[in-house]
Amino acid sequence: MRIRVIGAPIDLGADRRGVDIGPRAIRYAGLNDQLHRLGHTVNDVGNLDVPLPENQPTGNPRLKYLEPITKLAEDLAHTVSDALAEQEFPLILGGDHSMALGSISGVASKHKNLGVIWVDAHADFNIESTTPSGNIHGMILAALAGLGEEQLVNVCGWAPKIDKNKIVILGARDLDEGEQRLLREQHIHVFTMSDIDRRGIATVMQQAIEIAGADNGPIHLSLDLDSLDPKEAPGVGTPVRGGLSYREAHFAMEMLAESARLVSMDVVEVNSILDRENATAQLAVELTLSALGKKIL
Ligand code: B3U
Ligand code: MN
Ligand code: MN
Repeated sequence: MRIRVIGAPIDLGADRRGVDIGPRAIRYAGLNDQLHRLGHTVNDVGNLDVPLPENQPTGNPRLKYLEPITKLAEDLAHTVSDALAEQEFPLILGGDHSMALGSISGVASKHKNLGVIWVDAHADFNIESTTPSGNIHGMILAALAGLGEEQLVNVCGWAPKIDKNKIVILGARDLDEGEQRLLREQHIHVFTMSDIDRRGIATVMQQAIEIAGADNGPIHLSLDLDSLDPKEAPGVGTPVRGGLSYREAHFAMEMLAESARLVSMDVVEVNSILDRENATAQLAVELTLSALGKKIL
């Protein structure tokens, strides 16, 4: 496969600083080399330009940095759709999860029946009225489903990007009250950590692939590293105990690779300032390799 690596070093969507170094840290952990060794061709186009929070007005405190976040989303959407048009698999490195507004908008512009598997401790399903923080990385999945602030929803001039029946959240364990209500009202498929405890990662992941990839549709994977247990992934902005184990995460990625339905992937929320000897970035590389075909034997 030909893989286009795209860096989106944005940290305007979250409170903690340090995810802007994520793309660099993931490359430093050997991403391109290892993808190459797996047999892929790598076209790394570098990082998109993202303004610093220091030079930007915060704007509406319930929608912090709305303007620059939507601007990056449009730039990234174009970069991603160009990659697909040239038969390259977009692998987008964050940055905080707000960048998925752009990556998924770009993929959805090329694949009309796209499903999304959102692997995350959080659901990122807040809207302006439910957000406890005003941080836009916590609103992105709702926006992609057509809910919330108009400027986010209508990024690139159309909406919704994803049919809400084709959204699957996996690994959730930290949801806000209004967010829970919205998820229930909208009948979003959420597999919590309790579901994984009860039924095992293999069964849950199988079902996630069936839902997101219904009618033989393509799947985008959005991997937030805080889905893993903080013991494995200490370098994330919002660590939440009780996450995916190392093996559960790898096995989920291996199942996705086996499904042969993956058309694009985000790797987000690696926070290098909070990381321990680049361990979280290394784990991000390992999981990416599993999702893109690395097998034990
Ligand atoms: N749900 C909270 C916290 C949060 C969301 N995503 C992350 N943290 N990483 C919020 O602010 O929306
Ligand atoms: Mn997230
Ligand atoms: Mn998260």
